[in-house]
Amino acid sequence: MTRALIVIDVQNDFCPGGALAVPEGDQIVAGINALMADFEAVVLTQDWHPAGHSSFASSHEGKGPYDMVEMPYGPQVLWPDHCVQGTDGANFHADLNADRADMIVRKGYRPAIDSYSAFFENDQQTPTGLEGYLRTRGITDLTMVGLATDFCVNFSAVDAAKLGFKVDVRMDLCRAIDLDGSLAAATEGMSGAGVKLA
Ligand code: VGL
Ligand code: ZN
Repeated sequence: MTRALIVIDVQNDFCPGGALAVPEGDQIVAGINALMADFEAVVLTQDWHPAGHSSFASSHEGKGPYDMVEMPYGPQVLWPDHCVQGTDGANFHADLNADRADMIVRKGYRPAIDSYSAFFENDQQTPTGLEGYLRTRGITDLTMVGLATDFCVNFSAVDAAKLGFKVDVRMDLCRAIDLDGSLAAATEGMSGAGVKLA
């Protein structure tokens, strides 16, 4: 058994003061850094959108943040502009020990499609390449932490379980956006997919 820690989107825009701030998003950083020592591999994900991305409310006339739209791949929440490539908001939190990462997976860079999961974009089909990376390293067990519990952590954990990885989510090292009950739905969805919530 080889274990990897998957650190989801611990970026400035998801921390207090950022464009899509998750309450207490910065409070998990020290605990994540400490946990890195327990793993053979550490992978970071980085939300990485081009300006004008289709998940931004500002790209849809008459829509605002947190409105829903129908995309060719299904319903999509619209977000404030966030994690724009090359901006400070897209950088990892300054205290995150990014030097420890073996691999950084960027996602959400295709203008027409959002990507919550570290494994597949929101069409549920376009792979990020992370599955191949983990399998070719012989990694079987994943622990996930990061932001936000109910979006990118949730989608990543469920996809990983469906792909056959053994998955734990350390809920104490995640924080949620919690839009309209999304945290409760995510918790149920992860448990139902066989993800262990610790
Ligand atoms: C995320 C909304 C939009 C996340 C990313 O990291 O959970 N949420 N982009
Ligand atoms: Zn995003």
